[in-house]
Amino acid sequence: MSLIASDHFRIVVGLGKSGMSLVRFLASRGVSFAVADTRENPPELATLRRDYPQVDVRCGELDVEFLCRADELYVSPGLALATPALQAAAARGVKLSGDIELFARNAKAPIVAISGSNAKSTVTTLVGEMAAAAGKRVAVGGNLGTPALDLLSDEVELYVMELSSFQLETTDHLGAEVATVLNVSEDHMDRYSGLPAYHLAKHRIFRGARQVVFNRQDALTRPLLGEGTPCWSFGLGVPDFKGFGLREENGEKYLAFEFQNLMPVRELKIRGAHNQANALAALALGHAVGLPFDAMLSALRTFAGLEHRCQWVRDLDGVAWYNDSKATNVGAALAAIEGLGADIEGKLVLIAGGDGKGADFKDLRDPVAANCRAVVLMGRDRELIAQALGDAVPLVRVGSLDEAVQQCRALAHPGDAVLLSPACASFDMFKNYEERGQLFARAAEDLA
Ligand code: N21
Repeated sequence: MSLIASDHFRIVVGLGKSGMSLVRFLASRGVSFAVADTRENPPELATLRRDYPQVDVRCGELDVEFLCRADELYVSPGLALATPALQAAAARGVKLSGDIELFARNAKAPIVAISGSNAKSTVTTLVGEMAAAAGKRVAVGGNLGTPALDLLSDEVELYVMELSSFQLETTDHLGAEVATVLNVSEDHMDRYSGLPAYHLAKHRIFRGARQVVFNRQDALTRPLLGEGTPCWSFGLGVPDFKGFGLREENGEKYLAFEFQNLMPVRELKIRGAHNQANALAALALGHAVGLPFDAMLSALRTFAGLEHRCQWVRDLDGVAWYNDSKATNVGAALAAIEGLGADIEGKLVLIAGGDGKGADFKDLRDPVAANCRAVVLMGRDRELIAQALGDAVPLVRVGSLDEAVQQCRALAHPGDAVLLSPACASFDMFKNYEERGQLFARAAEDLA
């Protein structure tokens, strides 16, 4: 007999990739649960019905009475916690949680936790490669790749987790061995009231952390901590005690730790100052969990960068084409424009635009003026970008990515580079940034 109907009953809210991982986890532990999604036809519905036909699924508008049958809701990162039905349930005592909270409660190996507005996938992948090079049984995932709960295993010796601000909002206590916020710049202003709310969500990553890593060049990455939590830092300046940075010796730049040179910067395959910062962040995180420098450096020498992250696509008539579709905010596009702009003989022809998520594009103006020959604008918020850029450079409006590629071919001179770095999400025109990047690469490759 069940005295309290809501006792030990959970609801997975949002049936995407992480929702499906929650279903597998709860089912395998014999927890009783149901599923809800605000969409009529969520992406994983067919999989759920096939593999778990007995599970109660409610699609469409959330029903507060239904939600209140649960003692805990696991809310998808795709659904705002401010959603009225979720807030109504919370007001009636239902706990709002998420897959990362459940992961943290069940993980038995140390966690390296990585957030930030940009570069988190690159740094997460790097730390994973470093740990593998050191011979560790390492599991890498979270916001990138495999959902957190699917990584759980007694065999794992180290978890390396990329975490988004949305995932952190539903995480009370992560308890990472080492945690970092790599950088903070404006993003997701359609989901947050402003930069302070976004910053607050990101800093939840430090809850229960035994060590932290911060960016010396970005004060917003510094946690508020009492005495006693070991702090490591990274940044492009000369490092001091417990710091990773750059040092110069006989005209050669080195990645360095405290007063010791580790490796010449030129041995990195990934280019640009921001990638040197990424390498230093990965070294700091790896060092914090005891990875040896020789293994970490060999991983750094091998790593050639991620797909859709300033990825070279082809050369045509002296023009190099780059896919940076992963640049879904202004900060990411700035890193690519300034990084690649400094690396080429000619100028950039930039493709930008999409779903701006309420961003202010004014920070693009000066770097675009300094580095770009022209900007090709597409997508829902192209006029907002046009307004922010003013008359800094010629602007060309297009209605499709194919048209953008054709225009870029006509605009670029030998020595130039064409760069897709939209500074926007892709959801107005594409399934996601991966699809946008693939279609761009295909269109560029198809140019005769
Ligand atoms: O790919 C792009 O172009 C943009 C990526 C961004 O702007 O940074 N990513 O907003 C991505 C994936 C983001 C946030 C969450 C997820 C997880 C889900 C997405 C939507 C899961 C569920 C939903 C929607 S759930 C529900 N009702 C872009 C819904 C749900 O509508 S991101 O940070 O019940 O995947």
